[in-house]
Amino acid sequence: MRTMGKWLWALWLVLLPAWAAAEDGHELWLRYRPLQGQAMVQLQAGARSIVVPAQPGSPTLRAAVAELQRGITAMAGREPVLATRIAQGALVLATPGSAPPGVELRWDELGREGWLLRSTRLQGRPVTLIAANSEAGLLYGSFAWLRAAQTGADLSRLEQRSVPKVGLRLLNHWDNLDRSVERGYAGASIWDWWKLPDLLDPRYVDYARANASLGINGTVLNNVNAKAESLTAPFLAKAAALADVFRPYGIRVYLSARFSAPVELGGLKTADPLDPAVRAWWRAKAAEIYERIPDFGGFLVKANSEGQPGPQDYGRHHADGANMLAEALAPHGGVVMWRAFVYAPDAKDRAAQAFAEFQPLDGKFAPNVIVQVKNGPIDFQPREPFHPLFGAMPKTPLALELQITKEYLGFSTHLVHLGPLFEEVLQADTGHGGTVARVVDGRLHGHRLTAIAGVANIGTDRNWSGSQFDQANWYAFGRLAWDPDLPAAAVARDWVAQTFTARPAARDAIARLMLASREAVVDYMTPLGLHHLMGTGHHHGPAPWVDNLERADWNPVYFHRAGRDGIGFDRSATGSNAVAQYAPSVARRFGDPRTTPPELLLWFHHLPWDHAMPSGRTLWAELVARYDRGVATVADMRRRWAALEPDIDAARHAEVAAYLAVQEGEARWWRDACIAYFQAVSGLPLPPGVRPPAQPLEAYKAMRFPFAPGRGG
Ligand code: GCV
Repeated sequence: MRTMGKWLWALWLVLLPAWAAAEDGHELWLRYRPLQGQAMVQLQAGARSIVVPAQPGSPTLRAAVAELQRGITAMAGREPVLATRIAQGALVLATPGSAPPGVELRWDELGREGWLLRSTRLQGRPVTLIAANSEAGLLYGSFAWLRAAQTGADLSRLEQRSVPKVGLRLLNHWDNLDRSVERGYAGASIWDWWKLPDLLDPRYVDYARANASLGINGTVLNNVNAKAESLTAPFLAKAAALADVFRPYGIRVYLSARFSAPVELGGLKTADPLDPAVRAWWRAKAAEIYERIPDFGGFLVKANSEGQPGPQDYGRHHADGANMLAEALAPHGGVVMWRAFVYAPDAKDRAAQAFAEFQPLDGKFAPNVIVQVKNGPIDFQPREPFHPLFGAMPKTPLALELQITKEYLGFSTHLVHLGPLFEEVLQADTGHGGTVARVVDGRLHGHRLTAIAGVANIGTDRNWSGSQFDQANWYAFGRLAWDPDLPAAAVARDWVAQTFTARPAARDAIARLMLASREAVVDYMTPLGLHHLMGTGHHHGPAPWVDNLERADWNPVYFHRAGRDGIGFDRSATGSNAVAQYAPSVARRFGDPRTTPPELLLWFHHLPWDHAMPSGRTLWAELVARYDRGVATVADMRRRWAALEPDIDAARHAEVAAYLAVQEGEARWWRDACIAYFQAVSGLPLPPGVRPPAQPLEAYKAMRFPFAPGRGG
């Protein structure tokens, strides 16, 4: 018995480290695991001490130093000392006011938030300089140095400089005050409104660290389908408590504002933006907010869209509404982010609506208004062309709104990496003299107010985002918001190195899998420019047959227009002519099926089923081939993930494998249901050798999902 006890004890000691090391993704990309080999040697040599100015410094500087200490201690196995004097192997944090003698650099090139990492010699000793003009810049630089260490950079030869190209880099939470999250697939809202402001969940600090590590500098706390209550005193106290937690991390708090709040909260008879009493109400509300949150960022507004109130209710236009709020915020330095996501029930073509309403208002917005435009003209589909407003409103700052949560891309169960989607829209040539990135970063039209927003995928799930790989979409958003020209592939590799493994072969294999996943989802859901084929309400799963919703432009049949004669939405000159909203060179390219990229063909054209595709197939055969390719890519992703088992900790490997199995099944479901439906409407036989759908069309139509997640608002 005694011997057995000894054995059990020995087994426990052997297994303990493995259990202790079990990973669940909670640490995100700030895991700071011990480095190996030469990397460890370099780290230990290059991060012996952290040199900071003699004064204790602000909370932001303290956050930077704490993060460096935490990261270095975990990665190097020993804690760096805090010092005020230069010694060999020091990390020297320097601003123009605090830089030790001998630091020579072009401070003006670092801007307000940029940073420089430089391996150099100071007072004859080898050191690493982390330099910035502000303490926020030092915080970003510290995170950049930690990223360099985690991703295997040579720490003894660092020379990196980065300045954000976009001023406001924001998360938009679609979180409701009851803690449900509209289109959220990662549990409840992390804002525990009930317990705030008294109880500050430690996760708020980790949230701030994670965002600061990417350069995200603002967060809109509540859903754009807003409740007026978020502007009442009790909720402002809660928002203020969060703002206090985030401030050291350079993150400002914003709120979604309900346009009719003066009626609902103020007892006024109207919310007409030209009514003096309404204007006075908003001015007083802004003053009240700034009293509690001196660095409050401003309002995000969804108006006259999907049933939300707005200025059009009073015969006014969007600029009237936005400018009224801008007037209230201007004395305090706040901004209004006014969304362009609008579409009227009677519009001839939903894709053309936002342009029709907003473009004529160019030049009519107050200087502290930024119009926030979704990446494409419909609604975060697996693939859309870039929104035609980009480049078409030169006198108005335009923010890009991306969706990080995957409302239309398989929720958090499908592995779909969004870096390539974000990159595709940012690098799209608007035809107005620059890419979408150049419009958004303000350079094309000389705007200083610039912003990128991402609809957050964060919730109370232990892994924050609902799945391990969905964290990468948050990460990619943040990195590309800082620098819209970063290659998505490089960002994906960084994330893998920080999150799973920095060993090059495994890192690259995982990144390749991620990068292939976006085209896969396009193929198995909506190939060749198809869009909006998903199920009603929940938006999960295929339902191209739906044609009975009250508004025409909510029905999938409105978008694909498939019949005996062919398939696709004619947005060329022979159809809705929405293509004319693009700059002439782009309109010409998209206006002709011969020059439209196959990826967008059916977005712009209605074509016969026997239309000849560049591949030599008919359109029908190409459509089926793309559905098959999508399923095959997911099957391949599964195989590749299985082969990575030795490189990944068991818990996370198993979780991802389980999700990939779900994804393969659902990719087949999409493929089978869509092919069954399009075959029925076209009356065509399946191309030779193609596997028939597993079930008859009626079986797919009969499926119901009453408890699908994420529809909170
Ligand atoms: C917040 C789509 C989504 C809605 C969302 C809306 C928007 O319609 O399905 O849930 O509402 O976009 O962006 O305002």
